[in-house]
Amino acid sequence: MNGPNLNLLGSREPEVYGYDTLDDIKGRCEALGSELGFQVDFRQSNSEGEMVNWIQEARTDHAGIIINPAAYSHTSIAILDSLLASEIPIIEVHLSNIHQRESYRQHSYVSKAAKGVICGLGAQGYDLAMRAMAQLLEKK
Ligand code: CA2
Repeated sequence: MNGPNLNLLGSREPEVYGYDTLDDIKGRCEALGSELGFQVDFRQSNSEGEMVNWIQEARTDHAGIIINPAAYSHTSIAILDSLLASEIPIIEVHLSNIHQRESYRQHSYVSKAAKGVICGLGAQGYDLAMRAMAQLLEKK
C-alpha cells in the first residue's frame, strides 16, 4: 500500500527517490510475488481516509501489509490506529533514508505498528520487505 504522491515517482526528484515509476515497482512486486507464492494487491492512494478503509479491510482478506505511507508516516495517528487494529504483520518501507532527511521526516508514527522498517534502499526495499513478509508468514 502506497501513500500520497507516490504516483509521481520517476517524474521528479530522482536523486532522492530513484528513476523507477510506481508502475515499475508494482511490476517487480508482482513478479516476486509469484516467485514467493503470494498474490500481490498493489495500491496507491492520495487519501488518508481511503488508506484507513483499506487497512481495516485487509484484516479479513489479506495476510499482511507492506506499506509506504509516504508523508502520512509523519502525521497520521489515524493510519497508525488502523494498523494497530489490523492484527496482521506489517512492514514499513521508505525509498529514501528518512533519518538523513529533514527533521520532520525522521519520525514515523507508523513504525510503532510495524514488525520491521526498511528505508534508504530505493525500490529494492519493496523486494526485501516481500521476502521478509514471506518468512514472517511461514513462521506463523
Ligand atoms: O522515502 C519515502 O519513501 C517517503 O515515504 C516518500 C514520501 C515522503 O513524504 C516521505 O517522507 C518519505 C514522498 C513521496 C512523494 O514522492 C514524490 C516523487 C516524485 C515527485 C514528487 C513526490
